[in-house]
Amino acid sequence: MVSKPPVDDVGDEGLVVGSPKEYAAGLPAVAWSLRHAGRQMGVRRSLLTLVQVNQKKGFDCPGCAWPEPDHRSVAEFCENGAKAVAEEATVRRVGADFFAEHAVADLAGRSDYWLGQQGRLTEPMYLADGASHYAPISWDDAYSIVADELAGLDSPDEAAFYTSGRTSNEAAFVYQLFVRAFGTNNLPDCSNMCHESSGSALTQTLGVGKGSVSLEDLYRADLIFVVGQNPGTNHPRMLSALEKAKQAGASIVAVNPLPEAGLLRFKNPQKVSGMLGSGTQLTDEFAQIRVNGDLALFRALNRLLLEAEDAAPGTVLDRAFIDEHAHGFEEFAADVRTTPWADVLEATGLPREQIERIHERVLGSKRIIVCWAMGLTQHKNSVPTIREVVNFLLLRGNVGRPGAGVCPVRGHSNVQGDRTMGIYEKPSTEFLDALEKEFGFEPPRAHGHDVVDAIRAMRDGAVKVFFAVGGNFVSATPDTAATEAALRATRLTVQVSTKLNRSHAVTGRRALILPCLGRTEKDQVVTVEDSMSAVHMSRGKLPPASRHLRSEVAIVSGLAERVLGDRVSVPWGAFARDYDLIRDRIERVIPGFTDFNRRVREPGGFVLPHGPRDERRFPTTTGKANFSRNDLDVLRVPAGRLILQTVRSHDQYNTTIYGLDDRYRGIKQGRRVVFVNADDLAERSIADGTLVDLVSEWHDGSERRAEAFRVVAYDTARGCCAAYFPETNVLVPLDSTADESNTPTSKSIVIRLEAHVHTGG
Ligand SMILES: Nc1nc2c(c(=O)[nH]1)N[C@H]1C(S)=C(S)[C@@H](COP(=O)(O)OP(=O)(O)OC[C@H]3O[C@@H](n4cnc5c(=O)[nH]c(N)nc54)[C@H](O)[C@@H]3O)O[C@H]1N2
Ligand SMILES: Nc1nc2c(c(=O)[nH]1)N[C@H]1C(S)=C(S)[C@@H](COP(=O)(O)OP(=O)(O)OC[C@H]3O[C@@H](n4cnc5c(=O)[nH]c(N)nc54)[C@H](O)[C@@H]3O)O[C@H]1N2
Ligand SMILES: [Mo]
Repeated sequence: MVSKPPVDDVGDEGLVVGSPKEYAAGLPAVAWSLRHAGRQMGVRRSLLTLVQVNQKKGFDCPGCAWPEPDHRSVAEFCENGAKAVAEEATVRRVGADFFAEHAVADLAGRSDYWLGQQGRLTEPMYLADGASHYAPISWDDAYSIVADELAGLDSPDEAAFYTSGRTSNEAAFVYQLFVRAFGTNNLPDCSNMCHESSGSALTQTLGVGKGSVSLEDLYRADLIFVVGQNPGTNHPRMLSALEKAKQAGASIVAVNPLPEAGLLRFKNPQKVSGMLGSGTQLTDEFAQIRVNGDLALFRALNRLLLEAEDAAPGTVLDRAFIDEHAHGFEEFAADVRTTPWADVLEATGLPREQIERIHERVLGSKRIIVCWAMGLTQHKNSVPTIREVVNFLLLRGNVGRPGAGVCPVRGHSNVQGDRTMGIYEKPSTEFLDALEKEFGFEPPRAHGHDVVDAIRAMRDGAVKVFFAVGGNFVSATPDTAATEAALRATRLTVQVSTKLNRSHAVTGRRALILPCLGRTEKDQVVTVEDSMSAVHMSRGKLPPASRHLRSEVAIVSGLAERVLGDRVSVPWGAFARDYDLIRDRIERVIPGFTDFNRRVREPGGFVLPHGPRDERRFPTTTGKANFSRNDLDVLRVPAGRLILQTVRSHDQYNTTIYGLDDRYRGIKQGRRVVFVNADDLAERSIADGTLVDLVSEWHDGSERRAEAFRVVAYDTARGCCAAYFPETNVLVPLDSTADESNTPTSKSIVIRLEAHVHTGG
């Protein structure tokens, strides 16, 4: 399988490699976002729109799931939030004339950047069997096509229903209700590729698959770990929180193969000092870990804690917490004591003195929080790694008290809420029982397909209809060639979307595009849940991009009515007319939503209950917080190979590419770059600037190749390299997934570099 640069790629001639930045945000961030917003929306619309982001009466920023502080600045200003808004509120349009001009085959050859830049979708479009172009279709006819295909299936399990994490709580609840009333739990979602490993590990150990801290906790912490996360780009507002924590006395340990700008120093664009001054030094200790070394690091810290307790009994561990609230301590401790230092040093690539220094900081800190994101979740051993992080926190009772806890930082702005609403292929019995009781139909009990299984099922002909509310399945998923073939093997693909993307160009035998309203546009009030379990309202104000658009709730309800007829007694039409009625049902089905309609209208909304956080109640199988034993397998690669991690540039939102620069890493006007340690390059006699192919190698002997990447000598851990996704998704084998969570291993792909041979054409 080979992937070549797309036809519109400017090639490496335009690419400029400068030096990486040492700080994030500041004046350039403001300037960049205004420039970007101006290009998409014009000046007036930009200003009118940007002042509403994350305001109590405005809309929830579609950028990320980081929570809003109680005392918001006039604009909780964030460059990448502004870009996310501009991308949706753009005045560019993709109408019927555009589709008449561009054949689907033409679109399939374009980059995600080019596709996204064309603008907002404006009317339902249909690709007939054998047709070369999409043509306009009425909403009614579109619903009929979906209904007919679904009715023609031998079993409801022959359809799969994907969700991306921007979908509101109301749309997500109605969607899963429709899918389960139709008869399947095939509800793969972006979370399967994202924080699924966190959910698995936290559910096993603490009983709740969500973070246990609030912003106030961060401000009260003594020590904050930021592991496998690049907040300067992906959660810029987190930097303000870290700055505040720092000013209140916290120290910060950053664990990352890359010295990301935002982790080092931050210039707060909210303050004059941050605009002009040298900013705040955020990180006290930067551990430049090898990719996948985190389990070893936390095992080593845990071993050191046990040894410190041996040396001074009663002073290091929180015995009272362990005795009263935890389970499995002795087995865990016996195992972790045997952790070989040689393995730790090999896996982490860190000097032992540095690990001991971090240990000293831990000993000096009463309240500790560990934050993490994709650098921890997308490896084969991600679930054990995160369990080991939990062990680390449990040892000193750092869960369920102020200033301490677990903080998996979510990605999509409502990905956590979608899960709460039941977008999950493995729903709990309690949830299904509640649904059955409320709506009077028997929901399917068998677990459904997650993302990777859905791809396999399409490939094997077991899933014939693919339906997506949001997202860009083709580009976001692993093993691009395999996924494309899988989708092309289906009878019908349906995309409910705001913007054009590759998933509209790689289709089943027939395809539909159903254009919907975005967050920024006028609709009824919807709600979302952030990364810290706070539920609040979002209210769009802009006039819709086109008069043909419908809300996600309206689309799903309309379709449900058509597909299900009177098979179930759900008032779909009333739901679409009044979202309060949906919230009333959510309240009756999902714990924690008591008095939902009233409470969500209070300023700032409300916070969902969380047993471990609120009362040290751990709803696990043992009823306690579970220590666990996690094997330390050092990720060793054959001689000459590197471990590739795939990351986001500063100018992208997942598969939406805002621009071709990655300012903080010094890259301009190009994305086909691979960042490699200079010593690794020297060892291979490859010069900076060389054009190479990235070739991934998999156990079964298969190879996957992404062509024509410019080598950039970069400060990353030895033996590791980094490149951007989605261009590199072709390299991730479909079967390379995390144990237990089945998340694609997008952060540990074994590759070799080969000189690129120009094949012409
Ligand atoms: N502007 C913007 N904001 C976004 C997104 C976006 O694309 N653009 N995406 C959203 C989504 S869906 C998500 S999930 C989040 C993602 O937020 P992040 O997780 O910050 O995103 P990545 O770019 O994948 O960065 C992963 C980080 O982990 C590091 N890393 C890689 N492997 C390892 C490892 O083995 N160990 C350690 N310790 N570190 C490692 C990388 O160097 C990098 O700094 O951001 C959300 N917010
Ligand atoms: N190699 C590699 N692959 C990865 C990752 C990685 O780190 N490395 N990260 C993974 C992660 S963390 C995630 S979350 C996934 C993301 O996977 P997805 O969520 O599937 O991808 P996005 O790029 O966020 O989806 C963008 C599309 O969503 C649509 N959209 C935007 N807003 C709305 C809306 O309000 N409503 C509707 N209906 N549609 C909307 C637009 O059409 C846009 O083109 O990718 C994963 N893939
Ligand atoms: Mo994500």
